[in-house]
Amino acid sequence: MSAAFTKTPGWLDWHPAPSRPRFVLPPGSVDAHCHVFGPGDQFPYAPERKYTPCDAGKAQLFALRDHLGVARNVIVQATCHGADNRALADACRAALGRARGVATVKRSVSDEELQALHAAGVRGVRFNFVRRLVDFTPRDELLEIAQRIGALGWHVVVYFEAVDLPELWDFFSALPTPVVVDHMGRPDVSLPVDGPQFELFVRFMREHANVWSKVSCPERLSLTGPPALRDEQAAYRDVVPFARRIVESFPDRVLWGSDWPHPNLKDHMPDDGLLVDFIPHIAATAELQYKLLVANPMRLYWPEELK
Ligand code: 0GY
Repeated sequence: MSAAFTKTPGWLDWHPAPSRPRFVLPPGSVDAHCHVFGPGDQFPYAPERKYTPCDAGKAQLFALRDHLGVARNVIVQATCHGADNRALADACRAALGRARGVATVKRSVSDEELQALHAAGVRGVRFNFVRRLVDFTPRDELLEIAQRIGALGWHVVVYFEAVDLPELWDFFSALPTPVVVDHMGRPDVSLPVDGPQFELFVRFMREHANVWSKVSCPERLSLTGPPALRDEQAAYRDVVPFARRIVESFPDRVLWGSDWPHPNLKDHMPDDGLLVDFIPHIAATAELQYKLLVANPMRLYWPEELK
């Protein structure tokens, strides 16, 4: 923790010694949702932030990548850095082609700044609608940003709670780029997987061929939680039917991410090795695993390597 910043009370630090996964990731696997935090003395946290994290810099991220057997990362701008993308861009550059970024920008961003972010490895922007994380951004401003970044071949990542999908539906439908939804739109997994709330999300994906979903964050969505002892059969079981349904219904539009360093967790900190072991429960065949972990993220973030 940087001396200049005090971590939000109750906030748990990332796991100090994650286990080695039992599931061997296919070669070239991408962790398509993770963050870097600071370090705050080098990359200060934003004044408008809703939480102050513990530092979690690029060196720790790359060490985790290698420990888990991940080949590449997609680093997503966390709200604690606001629209200051310096930590993100620095980490992407330092990864020497093995990381892409998803930034947060304001309407005032210049074309030169967008070009510099592109050169660093940024390929998307994130629009956040989770009320505890951000203040309201007018939709016309977001649409304008989406139109500008679409011209660069970027996409939009959206983060929202399931109860807000009806109200956001028309805005999301108007986005001119691919749209990637964080954490399956945060369903309430105590509700039935074929109940109205999750059906709406499935319908949203079915009716919009440009919409992708990250089947990430079981630790955030789960009510049953992790087992007391490390047991990949029992971990986050209540999330499995939801993620599995999305993977099997839309195998070419799903991504997986660790969400390291797991912002805002106060009840338990996941073992990242266990999160990797969760993957075969939601993508049961080698073909589904390859699409989820390699083919899909490569298409979205490194398309030039597929030519
Ligand atoms: C996540 C989830 C959360 C936080 C952020 O940018 C962020 O602060 O994304 C959350 O608190 O649910 O995807 O990391």
